[in-house]
Amino acid sequence: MLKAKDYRTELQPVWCARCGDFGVLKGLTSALVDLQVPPDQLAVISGIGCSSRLPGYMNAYSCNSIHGRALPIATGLKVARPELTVVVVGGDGDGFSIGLGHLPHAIRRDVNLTYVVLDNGLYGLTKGQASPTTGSELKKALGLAGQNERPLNPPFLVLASGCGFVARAHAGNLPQLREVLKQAISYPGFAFVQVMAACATYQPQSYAEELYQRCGVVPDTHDATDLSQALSLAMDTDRFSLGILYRRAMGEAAGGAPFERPGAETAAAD
Ligand SMILES: Cc1ncc(C[n+]2csc(CCOP(=O)(O)OP(=O)(O)O)c2C)c(N)n1
Repeated sequence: MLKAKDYRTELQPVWCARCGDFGVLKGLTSALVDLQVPPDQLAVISGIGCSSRLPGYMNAYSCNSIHGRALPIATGLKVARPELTVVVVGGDGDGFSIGLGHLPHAIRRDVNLTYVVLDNGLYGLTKGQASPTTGSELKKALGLAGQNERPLNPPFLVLASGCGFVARAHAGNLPQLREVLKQAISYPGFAFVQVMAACATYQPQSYAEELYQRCGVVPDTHDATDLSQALSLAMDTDRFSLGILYRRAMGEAAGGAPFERPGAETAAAD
């Protein structure tokens, strides 16, 4: 019986006190305990950032790779070693700035990866610059660049790109994070999980509290197999719904529409 400590190296995290990355590390090891994935069948791949340090703390095939390139590296690994459980982790800067171009392609290829983005709404490692998910109010309050730019909406973006599993969690809500990660890792295709958290160093404590207040679990009435309901939840940027927003039924094509390969009829006739 594998325990949480079996998924950890002896390295002690160098994250700041109260950083949400601790929650993701705990949530991930707890989910792996639930699934009993053997460490020698597990790979954890990241880019660069505070959150991208996470693979170093995991007893797995770990790679703290290149800024923004975790997805292509993980894709190559999964294609070469399909028997491995491959988890990709990183920050919003890593995944939604320099690395964003890889995301829709990983989704349309539907590689069986779990992509966990620790979204603290800024670049932590390089000392607090705005990221694509930094809200306008915070940019104004902190005097950050790009104050007239609207923030990106990650769940909406991935749903619109045809992602088959889309979920959101908060780093401070361990039971919910654990369950979401368990479901995401079990999903047999590309799974996207946005983990909300504040940066303990470069955002005020009031922001962390406000963020927590804006998060709430998805309503009981939510049907996660209904793409239009998932899109409605994702479009609500006042309140962040936590839980599984969307899980495509197996065998259904992206967006619910049947996928017909061009030229398939000609090929069949040949
Ligand atoms: C090619 C390249 N460009 C820029 C950087 C500098 N850099 C390192 S981490 C980072 C952003 C980190 O922010 P995020 O991905 O949100 O992670 P966090 O530190 O907040 O967890 C940047 C711009 C780099 N290391 N490599």
